[in-house]
Amino acid sequence: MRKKIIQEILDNKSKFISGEELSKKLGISRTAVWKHIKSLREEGYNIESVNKKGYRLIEKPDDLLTYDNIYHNLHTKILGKKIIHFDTIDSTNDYAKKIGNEESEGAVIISEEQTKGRGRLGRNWHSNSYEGIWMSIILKPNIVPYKAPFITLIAGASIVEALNKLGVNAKIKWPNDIILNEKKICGILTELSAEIERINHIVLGIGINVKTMEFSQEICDVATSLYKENYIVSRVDIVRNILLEFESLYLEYINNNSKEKVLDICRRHSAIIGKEIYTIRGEEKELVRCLDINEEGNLIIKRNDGSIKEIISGEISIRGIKGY
Ligand code: BTX
Repeated sequence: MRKKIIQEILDNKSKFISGEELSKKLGISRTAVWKHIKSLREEGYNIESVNKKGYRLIEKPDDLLTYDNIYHNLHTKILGKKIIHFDTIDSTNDYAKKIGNEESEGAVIISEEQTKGRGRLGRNWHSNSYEGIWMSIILKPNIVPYKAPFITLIAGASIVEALNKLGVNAKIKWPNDIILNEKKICGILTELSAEIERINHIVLGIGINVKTMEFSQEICDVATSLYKENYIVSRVDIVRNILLEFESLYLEYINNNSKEKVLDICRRHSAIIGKEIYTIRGEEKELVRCLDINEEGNLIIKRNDGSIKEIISGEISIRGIKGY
């Protein structure tokens, strides 16, 4: 309903539209119109109201994650040509999975809030209203399914690259977390729908904490946000930069099987290479040294007995000694 009201007000350009006209057009009471206007103002829409004239829009908030805000002057070939924007949804990944087969590649599902945001292995992802970027990208790469996990690394590389270009010194905790000042600001959840030799679609879910100042007790020791770390960056700029960076790295991988740039970014901005980390498998926890990421995108570690081991993403959990 709020979208319809915005549309009516936008259609009216700089002219006033009365509460009565809005209530007739939209089939709701004048009190309901007033309540919607009130919450639109809370979202940042500057709506003027004048007695006996009605309402008119003075200024749109430019930080809402809508198609209009994001796509304007975005020079991508496939990503973000379609952006489906919600005020609230259970999970953008769940929605993307439902429509994944019908939608074309590059469609982006984005919501201002998630009520059932998901992390990996059934974990929760806190996704407060207007405080972050909760989005999923539908991909349909013509590659064999075993090559899909590398797409998580492409996403990580494009997120740190985008953030660093915006002045944020973010780092990658291989394979799917982005870290800022030793706490987590972003998680990536890649989900695959495939047959043995063919990918139907991939849903790439990205959650970034932007404006959150208070985290629940459960995660306050491990989570942070850009605002909390004093980086005041527009959500729209972050999304646009990620789509741009991701598309170029993704197309190089899909079309030319080229991984160099991604690996270079993952190494340069790694939060763990050269450091001690814990590897965790069930109850087993082992302190190892993280040496490198190899050409396949797998992690190379050195154990206490001096032996060198390669870890494939998803095979084992890793944790930095500082807790993230
Ligand atoms: P993960 O399993 O690596 O991380 C989940 C863990 O991170 C949780 O168990 C909790 O400890 C911690 N956590 C939960 N919420 C937050 C938060 N907001 N900030 C920092 N730490 C947190 C990471 O999974 C993958 C997350 C993907 C989220 C996106 S949002 C858009 C899309 N839709 C959806 O449902 N999920 C993805």
